Amino acid sequence: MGRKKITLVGGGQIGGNLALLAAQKELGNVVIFDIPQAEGMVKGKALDLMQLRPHDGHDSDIVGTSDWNDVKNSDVFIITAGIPRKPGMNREDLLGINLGIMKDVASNIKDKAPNAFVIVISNPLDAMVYAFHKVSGFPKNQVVGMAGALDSARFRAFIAMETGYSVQDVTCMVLGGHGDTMVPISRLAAVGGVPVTDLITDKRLKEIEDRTRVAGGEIVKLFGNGSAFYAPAQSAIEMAESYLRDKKRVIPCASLCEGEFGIDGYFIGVPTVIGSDGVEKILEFTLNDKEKTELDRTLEAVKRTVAETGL
Ligand code: A3D
Repeated sequence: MGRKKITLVGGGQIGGNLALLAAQKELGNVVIFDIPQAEGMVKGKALDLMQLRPHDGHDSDIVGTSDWNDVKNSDVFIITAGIPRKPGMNREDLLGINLGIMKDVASNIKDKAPNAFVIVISNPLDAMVYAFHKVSGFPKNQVVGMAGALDSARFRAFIAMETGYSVQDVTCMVLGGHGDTMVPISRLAAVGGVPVTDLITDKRLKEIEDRTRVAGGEIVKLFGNGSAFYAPAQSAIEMAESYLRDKKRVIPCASLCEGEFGIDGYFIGVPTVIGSDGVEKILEFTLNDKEKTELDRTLEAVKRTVAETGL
């Protein structure tokens, strides 16, 4: 059996870090795909990463390209293609442009690698993963959005920062859409199995939840130009690794719900088992009334962005 092939569609900030992590974890050979205007940039990144290999001692091949023929038979795609919001551009303008890009990417992936597992990162995430699924016609187990993995990692990081205990021992999940209506499930968050509700006051926990909801924006504001890329890349790589190594990790992902949590026909953040069949299962659990209300609210927000796609 040869090496697996991982294609990164979009070789910008997240794409470059995805390439680094995929190679260092030896997930397989890596293709960094971007538009012709960015071909030099992705070829350069690929060459730079090839020259890092002697230090790491791994043998993955990394190439940059703008030719869709080079992505043929990829096992995994991670899509970050899109443009960021520019001054004067409203959300609808951004959605319109990124939707056009996603439609193009989806039809090319369908043509070149119809059996691949696809992880969407491009924003607005809830609409983009929905659009990819609609346009490609891929089965629901082959398509997933990365958001909850990152939002939960942020929540975990903040809990570790607050308590001073190892982030390794912090478990928690953030469900719902990837926006400020996301739902951190504090009731089930724990440090080494000890409920955080016994470790952190209600008031502080509420502040940590609020910070989690706007954590992406906090970084955007600091950068002044561009959005987070290290943690988003690592979050998607964990999902890809669980698929390629059949780890069956349980990760909050934007998965297509068909009745789970009372949601039907939408991709939304829910605890998802990822293994060699892709999205293998959504793990349902009983929500309390407050969580139910919050999930209803985030679903309405997801429905609104999806409606804007007209798909
Ligand atoms: P950036 O560095 O701008 O990279 C995007 C890349 O996409 C650029 O290199 C573009 O040239 C490329 N691109 C544009 N059109 C196409 C196309 N048709 N085919 C292939 N490539 C194309 O952005 P980034 O890497 O910082 O972020 C990428 C996306 O991820 C953005 O939409 C962000 O908003 C989004 N993002 C999502 C999260 C989530 O948690 C969901 C977190 C952070 C960023």
